Amino acid sequence: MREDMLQPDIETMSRDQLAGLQLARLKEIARYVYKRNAAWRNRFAEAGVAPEDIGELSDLQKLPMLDKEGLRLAYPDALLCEDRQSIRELHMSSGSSGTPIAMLYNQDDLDQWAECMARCYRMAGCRPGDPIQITPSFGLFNGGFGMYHGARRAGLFVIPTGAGNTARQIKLARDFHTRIFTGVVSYGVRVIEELEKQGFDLPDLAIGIFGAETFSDSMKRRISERLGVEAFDIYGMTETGGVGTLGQDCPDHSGIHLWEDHYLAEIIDPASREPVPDGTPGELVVTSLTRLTLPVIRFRTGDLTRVLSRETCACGRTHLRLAPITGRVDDMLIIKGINFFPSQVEQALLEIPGVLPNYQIIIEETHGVKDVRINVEAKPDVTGFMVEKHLKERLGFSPKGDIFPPGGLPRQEGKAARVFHQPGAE
Ligand code: DLL
Repeated sequence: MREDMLQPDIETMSRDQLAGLQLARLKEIARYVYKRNAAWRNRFAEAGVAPEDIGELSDLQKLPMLDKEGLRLAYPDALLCEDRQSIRELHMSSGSSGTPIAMLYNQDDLDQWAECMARCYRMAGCRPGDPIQITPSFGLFNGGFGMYHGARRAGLFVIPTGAGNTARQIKLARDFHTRIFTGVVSYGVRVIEELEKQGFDLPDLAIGIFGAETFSDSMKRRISERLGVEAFDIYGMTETGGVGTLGQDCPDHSGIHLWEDHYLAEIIDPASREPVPDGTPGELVVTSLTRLTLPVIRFRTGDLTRVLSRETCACGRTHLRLAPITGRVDDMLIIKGINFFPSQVEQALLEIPGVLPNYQIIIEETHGVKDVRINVEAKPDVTGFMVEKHLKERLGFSPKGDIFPPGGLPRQEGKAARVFHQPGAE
C-alpha cells in the first residue's frame, strides 16, 4: 500500500494505458455532449464535425475550441448536459469583466472533484486524521468547498476557517495542532506577517498547499522557510470543476502533475491557436473527460505554461508535468517595448534581501506613452536604488516606484490584485 497515493493503479498507469483510457473517454464525452445539449450540437455542426469523427486522440483537434467568452455567453446554463433535478452544487468565478462563469455539479461531478483533490492531498503527504486548516473562502469561490470535499474524501480532520481573521486562524492552528495549511498564495504571506508580529511560530505545521495565484519560486521559498512547511502548488479553475482538478506538484517538486485520466491537455500558441511542441510555452487548453453536468471540450484556459515532462516522475507517477503557471495570456504588460509578466516582477523583487512580498504594479499613461511604477514594502535598509538596479538587471528596464514600510500597502481578502491601471492608461 503506497500511503502517498490515493489511487496508485491510476496514478502510475503506463502512458499507453493512459492514452487508451483517454481515447475511450474522449469518444464517450463527445457523444455525450452531442446527445444531451443542442448548443453543443450546434458548436460541432459549425466546426463540421460529428462525434463519430473521433477515431484517435489527435482527432481532438477537429473539435471546436471554447473560450471564456463562450462560457460567459452560455451563462447560466446553456451548455447544461444533465437533468436539472440531478444538480447538487453551484460555484462561480468572480469574473473581473462582468458576467461570471457558472459551474454546476451533480453528485458524480462532486465525487470526481473530491477524488482529484484527495489525490493532491495524499501526494503532498497528508494522512488520514491530519488536521487541515482550509482558509480559502467558503462560498461561490470554489477554493473553500473544493478543499473541503477533498479533505473529507482523504479522511482529514477539517478545520474550515474560511478567509480572514488571521489572528484567530493562528490561534486555531495552535490549539488544534494544524498540520496542513491551505490558502491562496497571498494569504500565506498574511499569515507569516501575523506570526512575525506575534513573535512565534506554529511547530505542528508541516505541509502548505497554496494556489489560485501565480506562485513564483522565490515566493515558494519564502513561504516554506517562514511558515516551516513543504509548500505545494495546487492548480485548478472554476471551468474545469475547481481547485485540484488540474493537479499539483509532488514531493519531487518537478512540475504540476495534471490528472490525465480526467483531463486532456494541449498547449497552443495563443495567436495562431496551433499546438506547440513539449517544452515550448503557450496557452493551456483543457478537455474534461469525466465531468457530466457542464463538461468542457478544448477550453482555452488563458493560462500560460508548458509541458515539462511526460516521463515517469521520481515519485512514480506517470501523469504529465506542467511548469508552474507564469500568468495569463492577457496579463502580459508591454512597457517601452519590453514584454513582461507580473510574476517576473514578483520573482525579481523577492530576490532582493529585505524586500517583502507585498507589491503593486501601477501602469500610468502620459501623452499616450505607458510607464510603470512598482511600489513595494521593504525593511528599512532597502533603498530605492537597490530595487531599481536589481529590476534593471532582471527585467531590462528600471521602473520608478516607492518603498513602503512593512504593512504600508493595503491588504486584500481573496486573490490579491497586483496590477493597477491609472485612469487613462489601458
Ligand atoms: O482559483 C481555484 C483554486 C483555488 C486553485 C484555491 C488553487 C487554490 P478560479 O477562481 O476559477 O479558481 O481561478 C482560476 O486562477 O485560470 C489561474 O489563472 C489561476 N490559478 C489557479 N491556480 C493557480 C496556480 C481557482 N497554482 C484561475 N498557479 C486560473 C497560478 C493559478 N495560477
